[in-house]
Amino acid sequence: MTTMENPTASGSGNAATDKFKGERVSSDTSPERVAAIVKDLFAAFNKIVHEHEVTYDEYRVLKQWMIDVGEYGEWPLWLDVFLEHEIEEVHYDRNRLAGTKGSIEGPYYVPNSPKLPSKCTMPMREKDKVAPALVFKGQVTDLDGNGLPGATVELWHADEDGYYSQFAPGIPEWNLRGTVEVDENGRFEITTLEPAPYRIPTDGPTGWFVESYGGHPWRPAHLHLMVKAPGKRAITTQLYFKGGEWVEDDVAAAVKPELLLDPQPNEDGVAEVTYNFVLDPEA
Ligand code: MBD
Ligand code: FE
Repeated sequence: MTTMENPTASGSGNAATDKFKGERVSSDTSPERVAAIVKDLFAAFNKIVHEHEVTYDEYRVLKQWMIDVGEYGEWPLWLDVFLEHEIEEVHYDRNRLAGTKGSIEGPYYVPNSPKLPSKCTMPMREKDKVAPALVFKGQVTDLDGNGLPGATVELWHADEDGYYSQFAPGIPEWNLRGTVEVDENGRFEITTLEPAPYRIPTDGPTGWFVESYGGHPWRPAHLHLMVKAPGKRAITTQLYFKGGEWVEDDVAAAVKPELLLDPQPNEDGVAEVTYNFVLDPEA
């Protein structure tokens, strides 16, 4: 059972599933395109079954595991950890984007976080301040480097224990989540906390899956961002920390060299870093 002291895989999984179900997504994919994708999907599946001579026991374990993933609400987690990175890369390439690189959204984004001024501190608890402060500043521009007033920088990240507000019990609703409204030059200066490496839940079917092949459940420390401006294409990305643990071996395969921060102490001794976001024009 999920309690204040004891967040669980099924608790965070089901919260992510409930949030996602609220969106009622759709796609205008043609039947011909579906047919082509399904054909290749089954061809790949059949090839794997034949090459590895997959047994009935293994097939039944797969069936049981898929049922478990659903019951723990972990499809958003499993899909975002293992498949989303490829979808994201294809999205950038097929749209011939030239702006800041994207990265996966993951299962823990929540829209409509509280608005914050261009120079701000993220909502946090006193206890979160065991983590060192991080001053994260920059400018949102178009492809020509013009500042974009009216842009917003949505930031969300885990607390020092690796939990996201709204996906673990006992955390204030908007802790470490905010929608920063940039200034008239597109600039922002956000004080937050240096995130810690993140371990995906190990007490549910995604964790069992990772264990089954001798993998590890870690993601490098990261900041999640969604950057939007009028008339521009929104980007969803993440920023990581140069030289950080798991940067070279992210379970979600979502690190890119363009997305590494290297904060340095400012005159107050606080870690500070500048990162500018470049947005492509709207499609
Ligand atoms: C995360 O924090 C995350 O960013 C992803 C991609 C998957 C699970 C948890
Ligand atoms: Fe994350």
